[in-house]
Amino acid sequence: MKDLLLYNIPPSLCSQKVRLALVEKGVAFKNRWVDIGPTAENYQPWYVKLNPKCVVPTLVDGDTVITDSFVIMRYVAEHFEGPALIPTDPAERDRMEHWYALAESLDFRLFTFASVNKRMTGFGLKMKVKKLRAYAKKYPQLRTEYEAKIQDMTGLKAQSHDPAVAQKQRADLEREFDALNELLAQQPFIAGATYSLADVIWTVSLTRLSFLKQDALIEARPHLLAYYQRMQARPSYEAATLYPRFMIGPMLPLFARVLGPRLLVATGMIVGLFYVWKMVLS
Ligand SMILES: N[C@@H](CCC(=O)N[C@@H](CS)C(=O)NCC(=O)O)C(=O)O
Repeated sequence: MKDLLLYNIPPSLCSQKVRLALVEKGVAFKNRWVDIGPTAENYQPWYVKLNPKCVVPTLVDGDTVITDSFVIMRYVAEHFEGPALIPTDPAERDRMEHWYALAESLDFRLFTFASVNKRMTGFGLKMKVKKLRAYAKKYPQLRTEYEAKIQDMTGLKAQSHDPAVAQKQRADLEREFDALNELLAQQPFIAGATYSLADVIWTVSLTRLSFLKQDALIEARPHLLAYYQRMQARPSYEAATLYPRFMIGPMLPLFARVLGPRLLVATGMIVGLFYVWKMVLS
């Protein structure tokens, strides 16, 4: 059987969830890093044909292409041999589904954007919309996809700059964390006695809070904190390259591929200009 191919990028929240699910399931896969930053590979036509929403992650299993992290995690749990990430005990399964759906309803993108510099995110989103408009013109066969993405980005920009939205996000999260803290006082995992997809999602969500320097939200809840520490101690945490802080190492191959050629041209131009300048002066 051919290895699965996961189009993703190291720090992305949704990518981390899928990587962790694959590692916990014990399924071999290859990463294909996709730049969602300066070169926006996720907007290039080849990628939009794979993932019409223009986002990472995308999982390719032979001829099957699966998009959306929540769908992919379920696919991983249901299609491969390995530990059952969906509990068989009905009560545990219900609990897993409850916390799975809750994570799906919390828009962590907004939480992320609300926690970082507004000017920077505003500029980044503006550049993305500009690029999408140019692509929509250049590739009319994908105009519907690009226009939907422009709408998504424009909505995100408006919402991420709205203090009322940020306040509600935080209040929702605090409420869920209180409930999780109570639950984890009684059992080792979110579903109960066994590790499940709910633990995959919430481990990554807690990791994102560390990344955003919001650990206080976790530290204020002792059972949640102890749970987070247990999840971090699992071998899968490192194997899936989770991102509690920015790490340059995993990004280097991507930087080298997408920025390397540009750096080479820029260096060539600087050296060339230096010699022209020297000739003019001599
Ligand atoms: N619902 C999707 C959301 C995916 C998503 O928003 N991915 C982000 C990274 S976590 C992305 O690709 N952002 C780039 C962009 O929107 O331009 C999923 O769960 O897979």
